[in-house]
Amino acid sequence: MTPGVDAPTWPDEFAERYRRAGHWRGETFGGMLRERAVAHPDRIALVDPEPERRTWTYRELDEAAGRLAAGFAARGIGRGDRVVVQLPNVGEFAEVVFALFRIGALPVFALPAHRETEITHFCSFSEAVAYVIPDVHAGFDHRDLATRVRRHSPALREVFVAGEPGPHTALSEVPRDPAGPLPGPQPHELAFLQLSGGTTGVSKLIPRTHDDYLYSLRGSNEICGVDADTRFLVVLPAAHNFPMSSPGWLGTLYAGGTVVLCPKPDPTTAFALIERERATMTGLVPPLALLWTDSAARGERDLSSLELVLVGGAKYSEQAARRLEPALGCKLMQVFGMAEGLVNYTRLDDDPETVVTTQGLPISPDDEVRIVDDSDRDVAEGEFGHLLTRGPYTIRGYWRAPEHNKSAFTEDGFYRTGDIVRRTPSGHLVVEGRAKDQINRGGEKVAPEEIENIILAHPSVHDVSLVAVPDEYLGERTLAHVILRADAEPPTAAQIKAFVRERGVAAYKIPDLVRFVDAFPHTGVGKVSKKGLRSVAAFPEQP
Ligand code: J2J
Repeated sequence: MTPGVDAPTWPDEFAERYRRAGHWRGETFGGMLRERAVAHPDRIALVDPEPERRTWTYRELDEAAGRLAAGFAARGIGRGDRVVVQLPNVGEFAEVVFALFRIGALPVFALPAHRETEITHFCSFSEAVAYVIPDVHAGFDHRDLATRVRRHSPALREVFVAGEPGPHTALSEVPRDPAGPLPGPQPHELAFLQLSGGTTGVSKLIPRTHDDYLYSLRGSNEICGVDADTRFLVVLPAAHNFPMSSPGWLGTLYAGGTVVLCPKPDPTTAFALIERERATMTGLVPPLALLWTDSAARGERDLSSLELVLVGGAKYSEQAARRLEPALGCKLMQVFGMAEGLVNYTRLDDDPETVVTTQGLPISPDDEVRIVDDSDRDVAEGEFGHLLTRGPYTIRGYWRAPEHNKSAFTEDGFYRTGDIVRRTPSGHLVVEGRAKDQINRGGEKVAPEEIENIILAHPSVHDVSLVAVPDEYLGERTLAHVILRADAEPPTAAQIKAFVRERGVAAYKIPDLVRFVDAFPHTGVGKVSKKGLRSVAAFPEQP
């Protein structure tokens, strides 16, 4: 454990190897933006189209981040401090994140959908000193949420609001006069904490360094052909690892291109923006890719600027993948990645069959991939097994989670992804399934344990198990099997869902279906059999 990092990092011999190979180049995010601003100050870095179109040149973004960094520093935010950032796809997101990068404070990337339970956990677990929010987003008042979160988060000193501040501090009020150059972080230090999809009761925090993340951006840019002419449309929430780095908005800024923020992912909003802003590239989860494919057939908008659409985050069916290129008139690339590190892409010069039937190859020649059986022995080539990986941008441990790290990583530092894959003769990976206890709801990850713990607190519930059931559009939906207490007033399915909602969790985690059962199917060893529950899942929901 390196002091100040609070997580296991790469052993020296690996770090040296990655430096020698030129993967880690000693850059930082703050330095990168400054260099771009010097090299091409007047090029447009960022477009926030709504409610009225705002743009930032590279010089303007660099200056805004620098001034805000000085303002944050004047309010006591320092190197290594954690700051929970929960902003939708708005220009302030980039200003805030680069300001924190410049100080060496660590953004903790919450999603706009997160609510009281998740945010309170992020703030208290990370001992965040500040929390950055919009005022109202998608009809939800984040200022009230922040007031509630503050009560449970003693370390939280500041809430900054992009917009009308209410009882908190407006971002625009943070003093902007530079207080002299800031010391800034070192390239091997942490840049931010990303969230894990999670398999346990609470999300783990993923410590990413400047060196490792910038390498994943550079590698992604090369594979996807991102350059100064790229106009990347950020459709998914900007805080998620996929639209951030694969190649995403950070990759686009690294290459000197233009980032266009899309406020909503629906085809009506997004297609109008593609037409108006001449977007060339974007990244989508499979359900959105389906929706876009169907809507494009109507031909109402000019999508001819689009060159490449990346699809990933969950399994993209071959049938759906075949329809994308003809419908959108651009190239498809599949991406299989994870916030912990490893990202695989199909390649621009792969044959069309490979693009629709595989999830691609790792970014780096130094990504080590093992496919193993339940006893960690390599399976025969072409067989499927558990994917283990280590490499120049894959973490060696979660942040402040020594116990969990013992099972999530092998002794020699491979991350246990929990994914079941096989490798084709060309080396491409195909995702066959999942061994981890996680539900992938169209790319949004749900940890059953987290939701089970909430439902267990219901006074009428004796026991509960949350499983995935197939869904045509999302790939998977959630189904809660509930055993009621014999003596209790039986609730309805709707009441169980309302109970979860009232506890304050992201809406995508509320069970889609609730079924009341007398007992769970058990495996031979007496554990609840999730497979057994799935196989009985075809029965209709009870009222
Ligand atoms: C099947 N499962 C997939 C795919 C991810 C790029 C793209 C996605 C993510 C992401 C990301 C999949 N087919 N194409 O961070 O940079 C499932 C796997 C994986 C988990 C990681 C990126 N692409 N998955 O989805 O951290 O189970 O990252 O382990 O949210 O999503 O989830 P997450």
